[in-house]
Amino acid sequence: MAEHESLEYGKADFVLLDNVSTDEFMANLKLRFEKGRIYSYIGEVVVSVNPYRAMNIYGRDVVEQYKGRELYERPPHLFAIADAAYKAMKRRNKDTCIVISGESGAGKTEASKYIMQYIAAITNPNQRAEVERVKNMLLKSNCVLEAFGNAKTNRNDNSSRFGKYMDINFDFKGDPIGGHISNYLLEKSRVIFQQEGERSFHSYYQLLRGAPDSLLRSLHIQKDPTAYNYIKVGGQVKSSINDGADFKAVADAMKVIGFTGDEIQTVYKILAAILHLGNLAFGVDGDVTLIQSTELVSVIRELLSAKEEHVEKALLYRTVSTGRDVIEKEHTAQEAGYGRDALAKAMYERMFCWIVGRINDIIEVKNYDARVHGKNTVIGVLDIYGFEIFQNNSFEQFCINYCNEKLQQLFIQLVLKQEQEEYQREGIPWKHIDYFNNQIIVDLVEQQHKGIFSVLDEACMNVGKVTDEVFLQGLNVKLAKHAHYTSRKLSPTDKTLEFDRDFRIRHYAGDVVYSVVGFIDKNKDTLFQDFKRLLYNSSNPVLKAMWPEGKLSITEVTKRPLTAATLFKTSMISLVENLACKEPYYVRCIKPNDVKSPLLFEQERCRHQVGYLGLLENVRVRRAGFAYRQTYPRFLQRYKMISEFTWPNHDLPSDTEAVKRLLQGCGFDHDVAYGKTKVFIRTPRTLFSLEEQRVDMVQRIVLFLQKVWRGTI
Ligand code: AOV
Ligand code: MG
Repeated sequence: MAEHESLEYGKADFVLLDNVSTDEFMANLKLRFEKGRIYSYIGEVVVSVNPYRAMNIYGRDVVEQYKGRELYERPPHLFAIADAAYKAMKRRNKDTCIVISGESGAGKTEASKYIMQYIAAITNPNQRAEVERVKNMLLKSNCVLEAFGNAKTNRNDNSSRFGKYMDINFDFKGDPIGGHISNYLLEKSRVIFQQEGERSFHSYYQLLRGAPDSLLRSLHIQKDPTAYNYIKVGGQVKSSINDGADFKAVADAMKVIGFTGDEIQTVYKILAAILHLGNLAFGVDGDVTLIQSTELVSVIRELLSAKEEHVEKALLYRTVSTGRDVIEKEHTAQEAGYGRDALAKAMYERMFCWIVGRINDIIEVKNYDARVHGKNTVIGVLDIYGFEIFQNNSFEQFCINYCNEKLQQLFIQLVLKQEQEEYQREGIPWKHIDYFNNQIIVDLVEQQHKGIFSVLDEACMNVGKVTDEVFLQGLNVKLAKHAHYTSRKLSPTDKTLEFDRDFRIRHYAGDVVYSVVGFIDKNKDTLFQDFKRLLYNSSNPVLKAMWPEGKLSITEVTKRPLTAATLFKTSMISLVENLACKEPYYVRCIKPNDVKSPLLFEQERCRHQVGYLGLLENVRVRRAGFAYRQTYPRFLQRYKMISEFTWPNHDLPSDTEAVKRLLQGCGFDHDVAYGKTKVFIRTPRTLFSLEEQRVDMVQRIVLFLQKVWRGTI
């Protein structure tokens, strides 16, 4: 139980509720939110409610209060969970991870930043310069990645449009020595199109509003975002974001991280080239496709350091290999427009991945010899795009929501399922606690042959007509009877399915209607080889380096590239495997309302989230369960010195008996259960007390041995 908090703020740990019911849970959550207590616990899980206002709870003084303390010694806080993950890593030499989940706008990204700040603040007490450098890089990388990977959506003004998992590596002293960022599927369709009320990535508005005039002139860019087709919608959106100031902050951060002047300039040139590309129109003259705004081609050529005729050719023709011959096929105006948009999206995405790669080059662990210094350990922090439902949901929302299903499944596996299975295996009396297992939805998406991704890949490989409708037909055939899938064809009277192209998934977090329009294109993610060659042949070495595959001529490109769905699915499966082999800590974020108000706790909205996050089930398992468990021999090895029955060796028939005797002797028998192979301790306080006694005893033994050694005994 978290101490030092008066009950007027409600129960700090939901495990302490008098009755575990949704009503009591909600009443406690609401009371705490209204009293400004945005964090609570369910055992070691942090429940966080977005306060939508600046809170004075992240300063140095607060850091000091949490540093090195046990979880239940202080009021609930992100810092406590960060400290717990850090301590576990340091004490037990274990890799840990902090998984932050919750829907879009619930506060995941903010939480991940506070966690990183905390870790930075408590490490490196000796102020080693190299460690300071690494810490600074890790913190600065956030601002750069947010500029290029976040955007204003209708749910969140600073919405993560990519998934981010950051490993922080620590040396044997527990100081950060490097890190690695993995990024997942950037929502690149945003480069060319935004829904009403939304913006493109922050980077564009920062450039337009913050860059000095001379820079804008050299990029042939004007300040008004509405002058550019690709960001026009977002250019009209009012937002609280200070793009001008952010431009400078990002440029400074890039410099500090170690991006060269040429690299930063290239990034600006790519942004500008994309904006110009968006204004490029195609027309027809007889059978011939023409570029209508030829002056823009010169500008794009200049920005990409390419040859003018190469730019024009790549936009109007594609090279095709017929097996024996290589021919140049002219685009129709529509194909040319498609190619232009694909180029814009690909350039942005490639630049983003390149930025992540450059940051990784700089922060990766260097000069660390595990044979000399011992194993380096890791804390991973996962901040991914949250579950989202928009007016119009497409392939990107589908991937994002699938990703959230995967994380929910991991939570179920680790917190609800394995836990209960272990009690049963160990023969501990246990009444099963029911929960909704979303594995059925994960399978619906990712299962071989029958899953939605497989049906999509199959549709993309069709010879002959490859259309979104063919894909939808495939879904309707394969999933006609699935409880979590339906479509307009299968449920013609259902009013939420407005159009023939709609299908609906019953996700763990709610129903989402997706439109199939664009699924095939986005999944195939075709970029003509001519564009890759164009960029590879740029005389700008930074740009060239982003496009190594442009080296191949058309006859050398034989392999069909993996589809976006396959790549995403593979990356999600490996992400989950990576998290599952670490000791997990959870932050479950809740969004209190849809209007970003610090005052409003929308009861139904919150109740829904508490429901799908499985928080009540979490409380039930936790309440009936045990905070700590260990096999008998290992438990004995650690604590045998605190009991006369077990120190230095016991003469009892088994380790199990010895552990029983030890715990009875300490008066903790009421708080433990004895399984077949493990002892289970219910409350952390008991464990804490055992630890204290152990430390005390070890000190006494050391003193005793010193005296023996000196001959004073
Ligand atoms: P998200 O990461 O969960 O959404 P954010 O972390 O970006 O959500 O939070 C959204 C907004 O809520 C922030 O920009 C802040 O204005 C506010 N906010 C969140 N947490 C806090 C806090 N602890 N203190 C003060 N304000 C906060 V998404 O990335 O869209 O899934 O994809
Ligand atoms: Mg976010």
